[in-house]
Amino acid sequence: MDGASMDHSAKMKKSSGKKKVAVVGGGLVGALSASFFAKRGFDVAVFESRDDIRCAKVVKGRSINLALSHRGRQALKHIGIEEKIVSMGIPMHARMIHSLNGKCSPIPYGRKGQYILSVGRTNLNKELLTAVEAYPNTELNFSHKLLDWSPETGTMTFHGLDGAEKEIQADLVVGCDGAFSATRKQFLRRSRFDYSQTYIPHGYIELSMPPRNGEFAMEPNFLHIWPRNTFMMIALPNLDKTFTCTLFMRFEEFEKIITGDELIAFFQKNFPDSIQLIGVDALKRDFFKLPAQAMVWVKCSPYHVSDRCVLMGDAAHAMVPFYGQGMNAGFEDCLVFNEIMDQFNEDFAAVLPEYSRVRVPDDHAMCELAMYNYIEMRSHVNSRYFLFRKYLDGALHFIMPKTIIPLYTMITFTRTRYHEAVIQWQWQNKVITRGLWIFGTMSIAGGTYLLIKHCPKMPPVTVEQLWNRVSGLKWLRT
Ligand code: FAD
Ligand code: EGO
Repeated sequence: MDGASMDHSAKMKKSSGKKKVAVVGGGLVGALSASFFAKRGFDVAVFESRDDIRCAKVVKGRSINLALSHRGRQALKHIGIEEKIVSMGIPMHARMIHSLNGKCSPIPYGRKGQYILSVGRTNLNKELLTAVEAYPNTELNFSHKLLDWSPETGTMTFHGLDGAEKEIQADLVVGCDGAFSATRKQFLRRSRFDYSQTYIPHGYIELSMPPRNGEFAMEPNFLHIWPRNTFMMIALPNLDKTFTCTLFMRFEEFEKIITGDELIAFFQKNFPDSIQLIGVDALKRDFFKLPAQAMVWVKCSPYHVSDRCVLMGDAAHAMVPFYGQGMNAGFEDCLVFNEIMDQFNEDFAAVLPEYSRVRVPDDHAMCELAMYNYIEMRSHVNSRYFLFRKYLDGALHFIMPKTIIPLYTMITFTRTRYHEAVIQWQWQNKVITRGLWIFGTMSIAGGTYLLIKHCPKMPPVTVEQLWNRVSGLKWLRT
């Protein structure tokens, strides 16, 4: 065979026998990214440490429901399941701010089409796994826990069903195994890999609010928020007409509440309107059922190792949940990776470094924004301040709709790159403060002008006369 035809046959082989992609973690991001790779025709295998959640009766784990927004939806749309997921979600068109005195104030998220969706984590995960299975070139492996993998050969070691260790090889390892990623361990052993992990002083617990007379106990189409500085509570609606309330509070405060009476006293003081909605007995039962869960923040860089491994979702960037963006950012990772695969013809050696280059600044920006929201909310956001800030944002946007877009809107309802949204926001803040200065100066000048213009009969006064008048004031001399 001559050189040219051999080259040709080698090429043929490469394009017909697609590369093998192993996705570690069958959570939200893992299942979605598996569909993305399957859609491109790769041989995809998913390895998940838990059992198939579609068979399990009770699924333990983090947050029961999540807020899905534009970025996440765009990614779901790409694999054709956006409509399906949207139909399983409950639109939240506005936040409902619960004041201490029981007053509720709605503030819309934006125009009519701008809403976030409350979706159940388990339902969403089940649908995503079913979507993966719909591709013929995929396989799902449950009860497979990744122990370690080799960056040189791409060989992964799993702890299998029968307790035995199992070795599996892949061309690309996609680490979607969450905040405590086992895939990431190999990154930590490498030079020039940045890594930080921080726990915040707050923990959270989830409480269920049952339906009332067969209906939602509160207005369903809202994200309910009880802003109380360091104590924060939110509630998202579920399809079964319950709400899941999440209480965020410092661990030391959780530790102070030991008895049922102490708990009721605490709620009476901070969230009085919620007691009868949740029910005294249910509140006491749910509160003490599980210990408060921790929240961790993970930042690292880069997100890849050579042409062999890449991190997505919480494995790459776990963030605190105070912006409702963790899952959305992870879903957008899949979209961005896919766009780069188009650009670089699926050449992993080029795609992986480019993904890190493009995505690290954006995910880092989002991690920081989530942390910023946490710090701002716990330090001075009570219900009055919350309302004030959101009305102000809305008013400024109304006056200058093109120039000033609230940060929450850019993050939640657009696909503006996260780091660009931060730059835009800082620029807007400059425009606003400058505008206030100009407005202030002009008000003083204009006011003086009007005063003079409309008091033409004001007698001319000399400096001397003025001084005499001032010195005539008795209280000034003492
Ligand atoms: P995970 O969901 O953690 O999935 C990781 C998967 O990997 C799991 O199935 C796990 O079993 C598996 N796994 C782990 N280790 C291994 C191993 N060694 N081998 C094999 N498999 C393994 N985000 C939003 O967008 N909106 C919200 O409103 C929102 N609210 C939140 C509220 C709370 C209280 C919290 C804690 C988070 C919230 N988030 C929210 C963030 C969101 O939950 C995460 O960003 C999202 O779950 C990340 O998905 P993931 O697939 O990367 O990780
Ligand atoms: C002043 C006023 C400064 C998550 C308001 C900052 C987050 C922050 C946890 C809400 C919405 C989806 C969420 C808003 C702010 C989810 C969210 C927000 C929480 C807590 C959350 C908003 C699940 C911050 N979005 N958000 O504007 O409605 O504003 F309250 Cl504790």
